[in-house]
Amino acid sequence: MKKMTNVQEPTAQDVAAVDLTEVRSLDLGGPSVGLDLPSDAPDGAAVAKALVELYPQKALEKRSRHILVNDPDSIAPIEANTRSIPGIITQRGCCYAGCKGVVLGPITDVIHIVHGPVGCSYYAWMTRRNQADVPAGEGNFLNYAFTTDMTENEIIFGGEKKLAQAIREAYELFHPKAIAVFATCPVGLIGDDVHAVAKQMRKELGINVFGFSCEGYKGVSQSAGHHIANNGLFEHVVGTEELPAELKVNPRRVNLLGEYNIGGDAFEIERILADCGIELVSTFSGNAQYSEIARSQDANLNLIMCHRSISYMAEMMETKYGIPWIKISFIGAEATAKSLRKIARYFDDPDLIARVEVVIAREMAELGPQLAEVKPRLEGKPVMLYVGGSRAHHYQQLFADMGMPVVAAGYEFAHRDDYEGTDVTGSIVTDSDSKNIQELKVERDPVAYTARKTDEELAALEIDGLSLSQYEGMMADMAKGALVVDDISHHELEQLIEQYKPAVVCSGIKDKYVIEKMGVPCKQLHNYDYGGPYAGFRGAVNFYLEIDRMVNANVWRFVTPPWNVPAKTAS
Ligand code: CFM
Repeated sequence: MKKMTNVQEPTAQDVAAVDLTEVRSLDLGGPSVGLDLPSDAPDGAAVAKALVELYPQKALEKRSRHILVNDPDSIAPIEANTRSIPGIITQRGCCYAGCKGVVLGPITDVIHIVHGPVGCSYYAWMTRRNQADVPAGEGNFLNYAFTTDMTENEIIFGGEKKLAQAIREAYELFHPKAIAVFATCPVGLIGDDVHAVAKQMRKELGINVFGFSCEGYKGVSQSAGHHIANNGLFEHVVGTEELPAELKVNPRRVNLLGEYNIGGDAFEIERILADCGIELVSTFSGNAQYSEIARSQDANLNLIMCHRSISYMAEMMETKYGIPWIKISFIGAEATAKSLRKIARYFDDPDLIARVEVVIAREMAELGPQLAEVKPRLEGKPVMLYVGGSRAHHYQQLFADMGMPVVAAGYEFAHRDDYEGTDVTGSIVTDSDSKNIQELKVERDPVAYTARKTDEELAALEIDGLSLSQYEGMMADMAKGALVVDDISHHELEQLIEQYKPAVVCSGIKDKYVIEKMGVPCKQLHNYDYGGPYAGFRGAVNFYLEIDRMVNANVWRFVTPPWNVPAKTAS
């Protein structure tokens, strides 16, 4: 739990003035409707066909199952979380990236040792802009890269001794609270047992040392690494410490799952929650410290931001400790307001409900003039998004604030439930790649489990439009006729830009400059192009200004896109 300074508490007078009946009647259920496509947008079905027509027959058939024209009233199944076709340039990353880089890496006071060749460690060293604000005197190892520097010698004779020595050395130098060990591809190939070494070192050093078998080749993308990370954190960290009594006074205690503080997003969310009087026990894992996660079982509600990377944790915590979860998103001013209202409705506390309204009114009044200034320059301009496993969805809401319709979107590595909603989870067929990843058997804890709400209270919340343990998915929020493309290839992205001529594409570094050479600005939504925060209310303003600057810059007029370059005649 962070010590917050400068908390702007609503005044008692403002809180008393809120009309609670009106707030309680607000509809918080259901998806938001995607903005209609521009009238001159090309026909989705024709575009979908054109995307794949250059492929050989087998690839064409495979890729076609990952592409569909959206109909929010009748969500069709899309193929996702299956192997990319060899030779197609995909944007995906590896299992180790998802485990070490994404879920565990942001925890500030844990030493993350990469057991593998030095390149793997270098790859994960500060390449993700997860920021942290660590209190003076407390451990912060984010700026370091720890590696066992595996060489041919260990590949032939085994690397367990070197790993034990690296853990010892890191401990002697820094005395961290805990050490996590990450296995890279060669470790799995030669069979080093990182878990046995971790166990041995736990005994020797008297601190928590735990390992992750997150070899890069496991699964089909970084998504496998998320799952492995969730399992490890759940088994070795969550529930190992008690929340001190003085922190249990406020019952409005939440965990924020799947928020990694890219570009400072978590700072803005922490500010808003504190102003509303909601205690944040732990974030998984942006700006988080080990002990916060270790005590997170004492929260009364789990908020899921990125469903893809952390849904496993929410499910396991619900089963073992009785903490319900709701899907929220703090990307977009309207989405942030709706999420705060959902939290308040869950706790069903009139004071909280009113405080949240005061904060929303204040923040909306602050950002209103900024939005009003940029909106006329942006409204109606089409957007495309291809990002990870949740942002392609979340950022649609931020664009909706500005009146910008999404013509096409997709994830790199999400599963069907992230597209179609958690209702389809039961019908997802597991294949050999997904079976590779362990499912923990979790049971209700006889001591630590407490039902946060009675069955009647939960049923009443459902009637009130607050869906628990449910995520609607991206497609329900997209317009009819918009194109959905999973695990997009480089070729398909180029085709889409030519067909839709979007005002901006949101993507990552792998294709940023290819897109910009086509005369279309590209906003990176993984690392935010050195900008941010974009979450919450103040973050939304940063994004409005940034998109206005990019979309309306004159420079794009001077770029001739490839489709306008006259074909060279053979000489
Ligand atoms: Fe979740 Fe993420 Fe994302 Fe993700 Fe990622 Fe990321 Fe992402 Mo890059 S955890 S799924 S594995 S929101 S690193 S902070 S931006 S691909 S859309």
